[in-house]
Amino acid sequence: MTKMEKIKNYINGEFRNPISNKYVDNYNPSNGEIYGQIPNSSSEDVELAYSSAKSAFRQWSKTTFEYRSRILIKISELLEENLERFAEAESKDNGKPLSLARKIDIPRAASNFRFFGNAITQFASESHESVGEGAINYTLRQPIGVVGCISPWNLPLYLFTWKIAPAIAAGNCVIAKPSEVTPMTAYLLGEICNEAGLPKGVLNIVHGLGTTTGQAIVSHPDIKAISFTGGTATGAHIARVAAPMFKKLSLELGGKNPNIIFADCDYEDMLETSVRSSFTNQGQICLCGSRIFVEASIYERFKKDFVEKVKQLKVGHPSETSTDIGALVSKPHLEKVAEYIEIAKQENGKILCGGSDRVTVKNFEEGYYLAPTVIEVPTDECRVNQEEIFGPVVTIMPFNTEEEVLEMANKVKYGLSTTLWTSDLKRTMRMSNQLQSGIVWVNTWMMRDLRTPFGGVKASGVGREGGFEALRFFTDAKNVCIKY
Ligand code: TXE
Repeated sequence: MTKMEKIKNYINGEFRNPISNKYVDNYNPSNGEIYGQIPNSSSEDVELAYSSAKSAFRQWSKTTFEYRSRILIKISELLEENLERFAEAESKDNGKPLSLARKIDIPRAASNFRFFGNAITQFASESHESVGEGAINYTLRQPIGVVGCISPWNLPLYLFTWKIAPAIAAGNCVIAKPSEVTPMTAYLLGEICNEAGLPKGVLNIVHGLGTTTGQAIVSHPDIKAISFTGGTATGAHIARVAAPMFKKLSLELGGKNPNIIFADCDYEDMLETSVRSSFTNQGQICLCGSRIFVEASIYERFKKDFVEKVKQLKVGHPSETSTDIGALVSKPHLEKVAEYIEIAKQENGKILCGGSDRVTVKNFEEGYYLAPTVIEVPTDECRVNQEEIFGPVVTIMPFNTEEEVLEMANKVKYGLSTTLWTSDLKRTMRMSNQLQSGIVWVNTWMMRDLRTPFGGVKASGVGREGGFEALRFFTDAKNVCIKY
């Protein structure tokens, strides 16, 4: 057994045990072993974090943008200097390939701090001259106060910092809760923030279950805004709790994203990217293109080539450089994904590769491994095409016309992202205008410019993150009108 890592909350710049002294186990998905414990913090811990954040806010909200910028950029530099340590912690906690954590998760967490460290120095507001009425209006964008940031287990530090960075850049103080399934890199972030000179109480990290710790944050009467990323059902619950308290809400929820492939696409580029957009991070990215629609004239060719490539993906221990598909994040999640593969069979889906049997990785037999699975479905009206699976599972089916595929693409309760493969410019404009999603990638996937608005429509969420959208979410606009 490895040394048990018992982590602590990070409150007022110090590491503290939960007041109730309650903990939950933390599993290593690659071998199914308990490797640590995390606090299951209570409302008392959240109250302690709140009072730290509140007293820090008086100073922090009055610091210059330059001062905040330097600290955020220092945090990004320290994350880069500690990349290997963070990547190993992320991979061990989540089950994702170490190579992916090194390449995507940790660098993006550093970018999040650097981006908002720069953006805040460019953030401005407007004035409006009431011509002929002898009045001038100017808009103040003031920090909200103490805000809550709650994040999921799939891209732990990437999404945790995507919220924290703009919140503190805008002058707020934060109570942040990572997923109880992947707490480790959030825990490690505390030391980095101290080293970077972030004043005590500006960021407080409180660990625990969603139903206890998360609930305590969302229902706290003086935490004025909640930025949440996670499942649609949880988002709906949080909205029910927060709405009567008139809190600002940013909800980044689930997805069931179409990957629409026309015959006039750049075939090789589409094929290679579609393997990535299907199975990166074991398919545990809400932006994955899990419903693949292929123009009939190339459907059989695509089916053969795609399945051939997917079969070459290596399922293995996350630490192996040869691993493409690591472990799923937890046993319950593996069982949920496997159940959906069985449901697909009952709905006359054809398993073209993979399947619901757990994959045995030598020496790690208790790890949570599944093979990347491609299912040919007879219709889009099936559960595996309508419900979010959030695992290494995609469906494929042909389509004949633009109208037909547009209707199928939009006919789900979600609306997060779409990937569209075509070289026809007019078709691109036509379809992008009509697709019900917050993001449309054309001839690419997961290309991210952090200035752009990020988020979904329908059951994929409310609000936008990214760029000045995030800074506007984390500030309140006040119009001052002066008659002279
Ligand atoms: O979500 P959960 P998970 C979605 C993805 C998938 C899910 C996976 O589609 O459905 O997130 O993440 C806390 N009050 N996205 O399973 O269970 C919980 O402790 C307050 C979409 O972790 O919703 C965790 O910290 N908090 C996204 C967080 O909420 C509560 C990208 C998420 O948990 C709570 C990534 C409660 N009652 C994943 N219950 C996107 N759109 O970008 C749970 N939590």
